[in-house]
Amino acid sequence: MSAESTGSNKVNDSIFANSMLGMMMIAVAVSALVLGVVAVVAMNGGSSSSSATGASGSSVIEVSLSEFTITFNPSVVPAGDVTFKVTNNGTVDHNFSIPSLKAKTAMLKPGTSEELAVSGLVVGDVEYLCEVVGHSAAGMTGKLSVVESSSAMGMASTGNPMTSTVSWQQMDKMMENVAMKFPAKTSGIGNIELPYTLSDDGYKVFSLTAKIIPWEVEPGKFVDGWSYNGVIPGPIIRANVGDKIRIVVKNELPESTSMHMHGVRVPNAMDGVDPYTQKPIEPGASFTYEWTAVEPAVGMYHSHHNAQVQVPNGMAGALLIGDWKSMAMAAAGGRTKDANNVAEQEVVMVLNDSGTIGLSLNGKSFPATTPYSLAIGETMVVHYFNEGSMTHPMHLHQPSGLVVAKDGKVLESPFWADTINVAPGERWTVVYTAKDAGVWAWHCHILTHAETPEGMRYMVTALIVK
Ligand SMILES: [Cu+2]
Repeated sequence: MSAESTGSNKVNDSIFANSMLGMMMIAVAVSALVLGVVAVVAMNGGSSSSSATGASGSSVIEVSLSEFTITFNPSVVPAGDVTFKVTNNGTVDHNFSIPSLKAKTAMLKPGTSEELAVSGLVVGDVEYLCEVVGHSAAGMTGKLSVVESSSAMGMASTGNPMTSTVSWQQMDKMMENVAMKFPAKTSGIGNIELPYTLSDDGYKVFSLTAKIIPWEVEPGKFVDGWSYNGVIPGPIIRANVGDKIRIVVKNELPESTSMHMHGVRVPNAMDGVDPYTQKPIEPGASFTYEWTAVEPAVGMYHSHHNAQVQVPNGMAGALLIGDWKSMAMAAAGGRTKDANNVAEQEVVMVLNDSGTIGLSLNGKSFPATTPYSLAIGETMVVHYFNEGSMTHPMHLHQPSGLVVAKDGKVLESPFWADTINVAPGERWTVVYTAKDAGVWAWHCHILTHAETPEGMRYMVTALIVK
């Protein structure tokens, strides 16, 4: 692994600490203020006679079941008595179960609903899932945040479902708490560059093992990650045009798999589409993919077997062929006003939105995402890879990016964009040159992919320009 590639994925901690210091100090002051306000409101709250709850005294939460996700509106649940209005908006049977409360709905046919009333929910995290075999592993599970009810504060008249259960002070505090945890430490980091060995017959030999591991998507939230080599995204595979490449894939999953080289020119027999181009790689077996790289690629390797489960659950990684720092800068042609016309960093950003991993950047959800840093005049070449099931408009607050390549092909006319739509399967290569100092947010602009009433979450990170 080269030092340069690790540098591209991790920001210098001390630089980040320095630039965040001022914000943190303000945050401490603000939090003291907010705590004071909450205390005052709480004291006055006792005299309020208004109530935001329904006639029954029970809060109502809408629960939507689909393949393979469970969503809540609102997403924060107040302590006390709660009625879950559960609707199956999917195309197959699902149910909704809270094991710790021994509460669950019947198995719901598509299009049907059921109300599930629970009493005495206490503050904390409550696990929920769909009990159909395989559905929780595919993403239909998670933890529901139960927060202190402030229904006596008289906030019900705004029409916002959140304010009926959580005061604005509580909301601000939750948002601040999350923001101040960034970048939160979690175990496991993807996109490590994969070392290779040289075979006697002149191949660069890479080894990948598919296996299920506990993966920490956000602090304390472990899911069943379907990984290559125990990391999500899988390790970066790098090679040059002309290289003879051999990738040995060992299957330690409980089911078969195969691996497709998406966007990479390979012979048909190496395309990884079982049962057409090969037999499935059965549990315990291995398969060797080998070819000679004939052209540059911003490719991705990913499962092509039960892929709607295996890929979003984590089985995907970047496969880069060629010197993309140089190619991207040549395509930019000096238009980004880089100080030395050399890209200092190359960043792989894998987008996901479903499966066990869910909405994430490089397998992590904010505040566990990795921040990036640049000095003014420096450049990073960013490859967006969408391994998810929906389009994500990726937006960097500053600077504007010069889009130089689509799916590994250099554009004849690069164009400027501060927001770039990345559809499933697409790769976009963007040159960002830092112009102004500060901590710049960097996120998907489908706002439910970036924020919740509890604060920023999911597909959010930051670029720190010093
Ligand atoms: Cu998105």
